[in-house]
Amino acid sequence: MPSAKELISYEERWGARNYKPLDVVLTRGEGVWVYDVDGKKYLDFLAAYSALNQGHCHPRLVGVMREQAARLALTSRAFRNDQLPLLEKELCELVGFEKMLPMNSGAEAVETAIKMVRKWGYKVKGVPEGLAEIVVCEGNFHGRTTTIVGFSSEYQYRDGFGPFAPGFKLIPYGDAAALEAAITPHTVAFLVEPLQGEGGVVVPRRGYLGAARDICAGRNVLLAADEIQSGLGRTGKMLCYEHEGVKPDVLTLGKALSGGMYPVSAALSSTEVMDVFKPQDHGSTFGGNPLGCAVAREALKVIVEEDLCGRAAELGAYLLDELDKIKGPHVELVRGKGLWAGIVLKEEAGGARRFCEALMRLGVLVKETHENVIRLAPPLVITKDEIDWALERLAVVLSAEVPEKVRPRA
Ligand code: IF1
Repeated sequence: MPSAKELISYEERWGARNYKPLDVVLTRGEGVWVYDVDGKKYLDFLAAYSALNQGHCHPRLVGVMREQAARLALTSRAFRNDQLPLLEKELCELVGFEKMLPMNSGAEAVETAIKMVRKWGYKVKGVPEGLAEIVVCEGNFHGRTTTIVGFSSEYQYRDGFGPFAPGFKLIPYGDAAALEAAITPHTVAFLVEPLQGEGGVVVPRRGYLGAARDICAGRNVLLAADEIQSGLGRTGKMLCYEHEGVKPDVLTLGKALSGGMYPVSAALSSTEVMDVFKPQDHGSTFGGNPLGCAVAREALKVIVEEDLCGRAAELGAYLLDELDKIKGPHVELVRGKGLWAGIVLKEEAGGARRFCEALMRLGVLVKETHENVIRLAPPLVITKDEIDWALERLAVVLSAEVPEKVRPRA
């Protein structure tokens, strides 16, 4: 077996350079714990950006994966399979939507939502052909396709990838008045993350989503919530928008929909909106495959039966409280909801990366977002003791004058 060093050099030599991962080479995971190729153990406090809400290699998901993989993995949508109908029914009933359309990656679910709201705009609302507008927010993250990065406000996500699709209008996040002002007779939807993850775990002001809901309803505009990262328990509710007591017209899910076992995503809506899709309008070779559907069905049952929403609410409140107590010389502020926190560092802290690297040496895996935010999002199956284990190490690193000097005790 090649060493960690050799594996990293292969990646440098043969792999595209579109990431700058921490230099930890993982080979095994179980629950909240992962192990590198040298057998060192780490607490995963990122959970694959919330795809691993159910933890690594959940035994129920491994079981279903094995069983379904040996039985039937793929049919394409040319034929029916016996898992997709059950996922459609179970997911729609769980989150209270009439219809769902299965895809694989989150970006594909968002693309599906974009096609859906545009077609609704033309066929139902009566927007003149080619003029549909979608309002989106500054600091958004909805995926990496050319259409989606075309409306990113992050220069790097767009740089070199144009020309881009027209029809998107950027407004400040958390500003309901800006939404009201941006809507025209051609506006078909407002696409928004109820909590911005990539934006730096940005929690909008209370009442923002409710105001957006009312504005959209009043102007015949669809409210589309991207809960690919915020959904399925992360914030302490099944869907983050439940905190605000609103329901969107369109919902996108991904990541934890399969517990990180297999790429499964979905776009959901009312029958009226979903019915704009006719046969051959849209699809995917792998979307709705029986393997993914079987895993997703089980992943949803795990969220419900292990009360991952309740755990996230309770343990998340504890985590945020304790983080506030640590603070230390480098921390500007801590924000978040449920088991999802952003530790915003001061300008002079020298960037979040050095703190993430120090935490890695102590056995806690986290990742920076933007320059100065440490993002925490452990699997929701984490225990209070495991959170305390991480907090001890966070306290050491955040109190250190120079994080580079932090070394594990022998
Ligand atoms: C990467 C970020 C997080 C998402 C929302 C759609 C997607 C995502 C709200 C697309 C994906 C991922 C992508 C992943 C890292 C991660 C991320 F830093 F890039 F922005 F979590 F914050 N909507 N987010 O958060 O889903 O197509 O990737 O399945 O490395 O790009 P996808």
